[in-house]
Amino acid sequence: MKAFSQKPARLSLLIAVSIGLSACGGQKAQENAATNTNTEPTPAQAKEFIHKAESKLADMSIEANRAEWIYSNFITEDTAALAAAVGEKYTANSVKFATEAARFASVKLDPVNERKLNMLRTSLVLPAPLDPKKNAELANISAELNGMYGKGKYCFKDGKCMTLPELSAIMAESHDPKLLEEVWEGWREISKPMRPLFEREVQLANEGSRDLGFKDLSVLWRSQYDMKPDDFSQELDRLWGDVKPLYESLHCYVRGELNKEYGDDVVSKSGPIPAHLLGNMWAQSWGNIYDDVAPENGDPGYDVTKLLAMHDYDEKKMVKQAEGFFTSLGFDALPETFWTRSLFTQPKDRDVVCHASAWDLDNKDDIRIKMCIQKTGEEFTVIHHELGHNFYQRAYKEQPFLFQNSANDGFHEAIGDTIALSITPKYLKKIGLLEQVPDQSKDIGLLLKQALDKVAFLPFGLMIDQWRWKVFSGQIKPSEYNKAWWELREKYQGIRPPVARDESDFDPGAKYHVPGNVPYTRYFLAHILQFQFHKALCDIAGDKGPVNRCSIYGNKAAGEKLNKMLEMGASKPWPDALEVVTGKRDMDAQAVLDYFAPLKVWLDKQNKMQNNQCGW
Ligand code: X8Z
Ligand code: ZN
Repeated sequence: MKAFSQKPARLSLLIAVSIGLSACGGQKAQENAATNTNTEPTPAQAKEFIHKAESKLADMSIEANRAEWIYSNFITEDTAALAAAVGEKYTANSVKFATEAARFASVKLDPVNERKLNMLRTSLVLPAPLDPKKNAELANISAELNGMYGKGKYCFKDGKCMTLPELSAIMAESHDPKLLEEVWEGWREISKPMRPLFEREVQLANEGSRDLGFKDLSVLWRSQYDMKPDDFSQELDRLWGDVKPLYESLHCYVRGELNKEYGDDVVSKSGPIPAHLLGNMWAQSWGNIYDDVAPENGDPGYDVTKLLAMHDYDEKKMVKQAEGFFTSLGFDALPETFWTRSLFTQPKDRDVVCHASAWDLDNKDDIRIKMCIQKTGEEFTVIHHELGHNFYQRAYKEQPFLFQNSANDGFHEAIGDTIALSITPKYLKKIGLLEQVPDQSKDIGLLLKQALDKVAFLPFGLMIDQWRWKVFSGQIKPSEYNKAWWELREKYQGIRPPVARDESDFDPGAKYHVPGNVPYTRYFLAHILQFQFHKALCDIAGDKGPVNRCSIYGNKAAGEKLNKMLEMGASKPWPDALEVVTGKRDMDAQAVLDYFAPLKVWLDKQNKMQNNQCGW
């Protein structure tokens, strides 16, 4: 990771706290410009400022990354204090740089420097106010929120306490609505005490945003997409509008099947689905309930979790296999240090942030993942997701520091997922996990499984920041945080809480990215982009379709094209990067619709045959 900007890599405290602009080194440039308030700054002065800021940032980011890595791997009061201290220093300087960058806004520069200057100004994720006391307060709050999430546990009545990976396993496997309800509610105990901290965090970061000339933090967050913030919001509405009918068909079918399984008392035939029955702590992806909703004749008859167990895959072997996909495309193998420095399994003797992440400690080769891997098909996909970050990071390492990032944050989140779309039966057979590729009559089952993960995710990926942006802009007041959260959950996802909620709860805080201050719209974008990338790479690989059966495994031409885009980093506006792989300059949901087209027909037929009443 890099503490700078919205890097996907770890996003915890430092990224959150700051934008990671550098410390002291930029000072000279700042003094120059600051003492020069009466005359227009010159292009030469602007370039000098950018150059110094960039090299200081690069230096400082390494210390910041290390402090952050240690904190996330050993959560204690001491590591929190050290990480907060580094974050505080970093933020103070970041904010100074961002302020300074704004002073050069009217200087005519070449496109490269203009882009860098804009990044210096807009890439903060949690800008602190200029007041050092408030900066320190924000750094401490951010560290504390992260730690609260990482240390979160729920203790059952018999005294047994469980961490999130264990609780998630129950959510994935149990069919006992009472147990599911207890676990669902239990996990949400951890976030109640976050509420006042979050509220203060928002206040401070809004003040920091205003100091930098942005109306509020929502505007700042939406300023990072090479277009006007409000145009970006409209883009999201457009994309969501395109996929919504597909989501509604899926929702309708799933609700019907759950109604059959649990009965009217638990799941009504109309109205929102209770959130504890969808196989996931946040009801964000539903692949774990595949068996409950699988088609009678279209089931492919295999399950990756079982295949991994049958073939004795341990955590490291799962990572090795994922690496093998990338090397088959022509990417170099991961460095030795990746294997010695990464965290693959949950330590028994200490608190760590288990939420999966990919890191780039030295902005060169010291790439790592940190993940409490569970030996499941779901986690096998997450490993590909994380390695996508690492391979991206390594591909752009020759870019200047400020461009060592993805084209937009959705790209970073989409790369590993794109590769994982190629984990088809054909691929599983190739690597010896599956004996026989099911015939095409089983595609509906495969598509349904994929839709439960990918299509179900879309409204969730969108709603988190719809909530946060309104919180940042003041449209949602602290006194209605939870109410507004559930209104949006219902509006977008058509789900409801299984038990009554009120403002003593703070359910948003039970999702990592809220206490972690990680923007979430990136995942919505990624769930559109990955289908565009997959289709384009399959075309390059000469696959004749259908696209859900395509695997680009071993295809060097596809790998080369992908690498071309990754190498660009953030050096160009994202449409340029998109064009390299897809030939198109727009994010476009058509690839999602095409991928799932046969399933959509099937879902609509099922819904009609079963007289399912759709909508909520
Ligand atoms: O947070 C992640 C990754 C790390 S960037 C594991 N994801 C989102 C989530 O878990 O909520 C991947 C998909 C959505
Ligand atoms: Zn990610």
